Order: sequence, then C-alpha cells, then structure tokens
Amino acid sequence: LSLAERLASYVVEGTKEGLLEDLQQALEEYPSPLAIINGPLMDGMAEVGRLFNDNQLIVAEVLQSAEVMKTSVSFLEPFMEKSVESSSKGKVILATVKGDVHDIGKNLVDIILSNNGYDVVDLGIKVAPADLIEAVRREKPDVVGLSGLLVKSAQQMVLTAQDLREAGIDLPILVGGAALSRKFTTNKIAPEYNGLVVYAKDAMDGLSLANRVLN
Ligand code: B1M
Repeated sequence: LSLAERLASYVVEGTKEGLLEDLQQALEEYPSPLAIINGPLMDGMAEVGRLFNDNQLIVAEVLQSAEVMKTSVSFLEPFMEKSVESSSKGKVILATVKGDVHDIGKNLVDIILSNNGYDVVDLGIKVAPADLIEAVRREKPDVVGLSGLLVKSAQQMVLTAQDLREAGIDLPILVGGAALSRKFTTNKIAPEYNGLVVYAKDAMDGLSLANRVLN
C-alpha cells in the first residue's frame, strides 16, 4: 500500500499499529500537518462513514476509528504552524450542540483557532442552549462557534439561535459540521437570529471567517 492508503486504512481498520511511524514519514512528504489530516485521514473517515451507513461497521468500531483520528491529530498538532501574536485576536466559545457527541471536527477548529491567535473556550459536546448562554455571559466571547454532525443537530442549531436571540445575544455565530450547508445556514438559521451567522466548510475556512468577521 502507498503511504496515503496506509494512513487511510489505520482510520478504517481502527488500528494504531505502525500509525505513528507512518505519520512521521507523512510529515516529511506532505506540505503540512493539516494536509495529512484533510487528505488521507479524512479519506479514511469518509470511508468509515460509508461503511457505517451500509451497516458494515458497528458503533464500537467507528469509535476506534475516531480514536485513531484523535491520536493522529494529537501527534500532528505540535508540528502545526503557530502564529506569534502579541495580543489575542479575539475570544471564541466553541460547542457541539445539544444531543450530538461528535467532536473531532470541533477539536480541529479549536486547534486551528488557538494556533492562530484566538482565545478558545471549548464547552465540549451536547451543549444545551441554556449552558451556552450562561457561558457567553461569563466569558464574554467575540464569536460563538457551533458544531453539529447529525441531521437533527442542524435543527438544534436553529433552536439554539432562537434561544440566543431571546437571551439578547447578537454576537456573530460561526457554524460548521457535516450536517450543515451554506444554504441551510442562510435559509434556516440566519432568519432566527439577530446577529451574523456564517457557515464554515472546514476548520481553515472557520479561521478565515473569524478573521474576516473580527479583524
Ligand atoms: Co457518528 N454519525 N454517530 N459517530 N459519525 C455520522 C455523522 C454519520 C454521517 C455516519 C453515517 O451514518 N454515515 C451519521 C449521521 C447521520 C445523520 O444524522 N444523517 C452518524 C450517526 C448516525 C451516529 C449515531 C447516531 C450512531 C448510533 O449511535 N447509532 C451516534 C450519534 C451519537 C450522538 O451524537 N448522539 C454516532 C456516534 C459516533 C461515534 C461516537 C462512534 C463517533 C464520534 C466520535 C467523536 O467525535 N468523538 C462517530 C463518527 C466518528 C462518525 C463519522 C464516521 C466521522 C465524523 C468525523 O469525526 N469526521 C461520521 C461520518 C462522516 O462524517 N463521514 C458519522 C472527521 C471530522 C474532522 O469531520 O466533524 O465533519 P467533521 O469536521 C469538519 C467540518 O465539518 C468542519 O471542520 C472539520 C474539517 O476541518 N467543522 C467545522 C466541523 N465543525 C465545525 C465548526 C466550525 C467550523 C467548521 O465552526 C464552529
């Protein structure tokens, strides 16, 4: 197998044997750590999603794939580019919405924003609107970032936007995750909110949108 195929297969098989050695080699061959994640590792994840959908994988196996992804991201993180900002570019609260446990994408957004001058407060997964509102009042962020991968999470984002509006919050909201699209964001979430709602297709897009919105 080629290096790319091996990297994808660790994710698909949910095995870590040989993973770190191949990641080390990939660091030499790929233009950046993020290119390793967005390329072969995400290809593996897409295949996991397909197999899971076809009932060829069970949740326990998908969890092992998620572990491989998390180990890989932790291994690669120290090699990612970090900007040396003298002051913070802004504060971002991140959360995976109520009812949703998927956090690999959110954690990637956390790393990319933190490495690029933002203060990030990560509220974790299954964050109910009331907890988000409390955290916004406590932390006084400049942006609220919401992640969701389930179809029902897209609907949950609409409810969360309504609750934020009712709480008088109108900070920019950055939304992302496989459950969403720009169209959904514009047609369903934005009309329910008083502030700006922007959709990021991936973590780097999230960074450039945060930069555009705040700086
Ligand atoms: Co789940 N799962 N899962 N799962 N899982 C999906 C999402 C699914 C599409 C798989 C499938 O059926 N094909 C499907 C959803 C179907 C639907 O709603 N239409 C699904 C399902 C059904 C479920 C369960 C219901 C299964 C069950 O229990 N029967 C269950 C849900 C539990 C719950 O949430 N209540 C479940 C559980 C799990 C695991 C726990 C086993 C595990 C998650 C582990 C974890 O996250 N800690 C898991 C996984 C791994 C997946 C797949 C295979 C991979 C997701 C992933 O990590 N991708 C997924 C299929 C797929 O997406 N191919 C699937 C890699 C990650 C880097 O990408 O999160 O999209 P992603 O993030 C991207 C962008 O979206 C963006 O940036 C990242 C890239 O740079 N982004 C943002 C994300 N958030 C952002 C926020 C931003 C900006 C950008 O700003 C704030």
